[in-house]
Amino acid sequence: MPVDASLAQRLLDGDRRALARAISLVENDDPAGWALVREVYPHTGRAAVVGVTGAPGAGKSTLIGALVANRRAADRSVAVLSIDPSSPFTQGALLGDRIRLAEHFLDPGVFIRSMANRGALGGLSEASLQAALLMDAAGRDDVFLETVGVGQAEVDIIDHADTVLLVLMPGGGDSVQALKAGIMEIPDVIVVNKADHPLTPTMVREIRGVLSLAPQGPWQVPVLQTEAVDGRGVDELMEALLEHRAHIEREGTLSERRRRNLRMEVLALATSRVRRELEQRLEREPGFERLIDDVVARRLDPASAAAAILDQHVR
Ligand SMILES: Nc1nc2c(ncn2[C@@H]2O[C@H](COP(=O)(O)OP(=O)(O)O)[C@@H](O)[C@H]2O)c(=O)[nH]1
Ligand SMILES: [Mg+2]
Repeated sequence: MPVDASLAQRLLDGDRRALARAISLVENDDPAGWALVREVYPHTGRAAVVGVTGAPGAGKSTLIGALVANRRAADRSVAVLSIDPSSPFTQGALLGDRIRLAEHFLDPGVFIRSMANRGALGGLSEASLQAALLMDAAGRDDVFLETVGVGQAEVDIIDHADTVLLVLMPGGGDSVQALKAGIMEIPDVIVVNKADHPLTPTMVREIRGVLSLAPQGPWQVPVLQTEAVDGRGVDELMEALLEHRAHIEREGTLSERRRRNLRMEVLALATSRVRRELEQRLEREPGFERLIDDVVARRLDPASAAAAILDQHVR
């Protein structure tokens, strides 16, 4: 598939319209999008990528809006990729993000893109990963990735971040439980947003309790408080994010972390493709239904049926 050479070049030159067009290509699963990513990939890896995660309503979008203002004041160019698969049936989340980030829409130094659900089999997560790479290639200094909580996706965009910020709100005990139970990986920075709420001190105590039980690494996870709506605590939060980045650069863990992340990405992409390929093949194969008939009739157990499929298609 030939790549539109001028599109790649305009993207690398930082042209916003080229970036928007390129992201639409990957979003629509257009082979030209994949080819474009392949071409510009050597130019990625320069952006500081912050993943912002947390339950819906915690204030991620609002907080990103405030962090973007901070970065613009420091004269950094920014891209925001907001991924919200939790609202596949409405455009509500999208619209909300747009309104919240509205003050930045006229600023050429800020590029904002929302992705909701995507019908194609490859799914939202693969497309969002490509989109993040395109933003990086377009020379954005800072990239913020917004994503909802615990990843169920095979390819998790948060694995693409150098720094992971978890946004909680007072009373949002589920996320603390998820941390405690080890369902959610310990992030690099934790912030309790909507901190004017009376339950904030309790929440902060609980989080510190959970952190004290986790294995201690060289980085001490800071627990901060913000009020995203009026920007309170946002500069301190940005400071913590920058400190984390400086820390991993100093310790040499940035490259280690990126290697680990890329390894996960490659593995996840390969896995999801094998799965898709296998599903497509089996759908067309009458032998598969006969195998299921055998399982239904109790002549064959499910694990043996699966082994038979693997023997035929994978090994
Ligand atoms: N009181 C208060 N409301 C907030 C704060 N931050 C965000 N909100 C509100 O909380 C709601 C959800 O915010 P949003 O940024 O969309 O959350 P997201 O789903 O995590 O992206 C919105 O109505 C925000 O205006 C805050 O610091 N204090
Ligand atoms: Mg949001």
